Amino acid sequence: MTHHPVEKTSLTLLGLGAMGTALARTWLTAGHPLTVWNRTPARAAALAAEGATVAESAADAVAANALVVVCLLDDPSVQDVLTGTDLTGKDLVNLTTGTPAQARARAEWTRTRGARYLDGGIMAVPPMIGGAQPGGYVLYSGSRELFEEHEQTLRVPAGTRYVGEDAGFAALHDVALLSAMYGMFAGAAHAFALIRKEDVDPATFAPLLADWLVAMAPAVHQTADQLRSGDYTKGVVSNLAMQVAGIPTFLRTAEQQGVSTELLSPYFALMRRRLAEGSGEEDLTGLIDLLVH
Ligand code: FVH
Repeated sequence: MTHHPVEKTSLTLLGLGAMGTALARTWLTAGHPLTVWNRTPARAAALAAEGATVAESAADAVAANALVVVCLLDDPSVQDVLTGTDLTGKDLVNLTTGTPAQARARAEWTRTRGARYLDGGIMAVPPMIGGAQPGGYVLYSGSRELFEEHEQTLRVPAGTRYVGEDAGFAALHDVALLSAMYGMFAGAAHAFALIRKEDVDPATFAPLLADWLVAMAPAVHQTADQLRSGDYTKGVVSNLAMQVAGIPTFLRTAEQQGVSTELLSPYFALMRRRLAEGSGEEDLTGLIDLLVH
């Protein structure tokens, strides 16, 4: 029996920054014919040596393939690059980080130019692209047909998670997840600050911190359950009243260690506000309602 190699989809990639270059390498390695373009042409040289076709202009790069992926700095750079290209009949996948509103506007802009649109939010740093470091994936939203048609190709750099037809949803999930990450980094920064001037090795402390954050992470499932049911007292283990009673300990310790409370104080203020509303038996879930205008 003769085996015919499966033909790999050819595609175009606009933008060869740190992320674009990592993406490009995975498609080349997997045998996808790839046309690339970058504003600064020198960044394409290494990829050309690895088999990429380098287009003279963004318009030429778009013309080369039906599937066009963009990974640029921000939405204005996407506008700069795509202006003057002919998108008629193309499938545009935009992996540039932006707001949900920008993604929705870009989807409409693309539709009026006769193309299908898929927005992507990359939940990975460049070393996670191509599987060298595990855990990375890309959120997608927008045209379901486009996603399903090209999923095999899109799955080459990282896992895929399709989150809905609303083009803004990938960006919404992306920003929500990254916001949680910054909250975690803020907590970690405060923790390291507390031990900074003591005889505690940060390298010894780090595994304790990482394990603790991992142990606490599943609490988000209880939060989701409480938000769904509307009952913020459901399954409460450590209620708000008890936690607010502990706040002076955190503030005094920070003061004694010579550490600013500017990262923690806004959260403590919300906890106290919610308690003042008579929600002492609740979990911390009620704070979410204080944030939403
Ligand atoms: N790198 C990361 O860790 C994060 C991980 C999560 C997702 N982000 C987002 O990915 C987009 C691209 O990020 P990047 O890391 O590739 O960024 P840079 O290395 O800074 O490359 C930027 C590329 O954009 C081109 N560019 C910028 N402005 C323009 C413009 N006005 N016209 C044309 N191209 C433009 C730039 O070209 P050049 O400077 O080489 O000429 C690069 O190709 C981004 O949305 C992250 O948030 C990455």
